[in-house]
Amino acid sequence: MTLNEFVQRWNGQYDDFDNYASTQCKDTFSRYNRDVVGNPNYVLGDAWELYAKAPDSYYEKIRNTASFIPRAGDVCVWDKSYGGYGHVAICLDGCTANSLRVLGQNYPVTSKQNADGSWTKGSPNQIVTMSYNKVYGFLRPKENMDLLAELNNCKSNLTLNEKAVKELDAKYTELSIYYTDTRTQLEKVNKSYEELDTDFDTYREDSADKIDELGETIKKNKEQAILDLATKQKKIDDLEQAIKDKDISKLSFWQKVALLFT
Ligand SMILES: [Ca+2]
Repeated sequence: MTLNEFVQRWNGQYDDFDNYASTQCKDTFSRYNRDVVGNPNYVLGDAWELYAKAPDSYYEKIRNTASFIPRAGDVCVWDKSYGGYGHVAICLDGCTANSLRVLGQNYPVTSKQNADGSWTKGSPNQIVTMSYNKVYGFLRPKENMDLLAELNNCKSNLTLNEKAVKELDAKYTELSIYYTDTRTQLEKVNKSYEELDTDFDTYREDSADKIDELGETIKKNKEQAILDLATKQKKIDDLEQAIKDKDISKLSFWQKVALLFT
């Protein structure tokens, strides 16, 4: 998480990072220490002790001087004399030689523990202007912040990739179901086709038989017709012969007609 993301996330919000003694200024540091600076280890101690106890592997330590102006991301640590516990806040852009602009919790209103042990909260995390009064020094996060930002970037890319894989998985499942359905339908169609093919074969065989029968009938009819024709031709021939044999010129009309039907 970058400093800006941290400010966006926590400005105006209460945070009891360590689940101890309600929402203190140190909760802001503890979360910043882990999420922005990238130190996985919780730093023990009251706010004023952080200057000494913050690990050198993560922080460069700079004592406060009259001329020093912190930069955004530096952690400002107040001395023990500041309320007995000190104070801690995260510097933002806008610090000058005379005033600090910080994101911090429990300032200006301080939390209080009630008689029954419960807590009345002070101010939430908020951007405030404070003076250098009783400021002991500053913790400047070392350059692993860039690496941490890169790591966070990789993590979010990984999340995006995981999301894409899940989406692809879902799509694959959907397509698998579609494939199975389609295949079932295709099998049904194939089965219907096979049945039709069988029906068609049967029909074709039946038709072939019928065509054969028809051909046979036609052949017989044709032969019969030829026979009939021959019979008729013979009658005509006979008639012509009979006409030749008789002197037809001497026959009366009705005799000629009668001759035709002999
Ligand atoms: Ca706390």
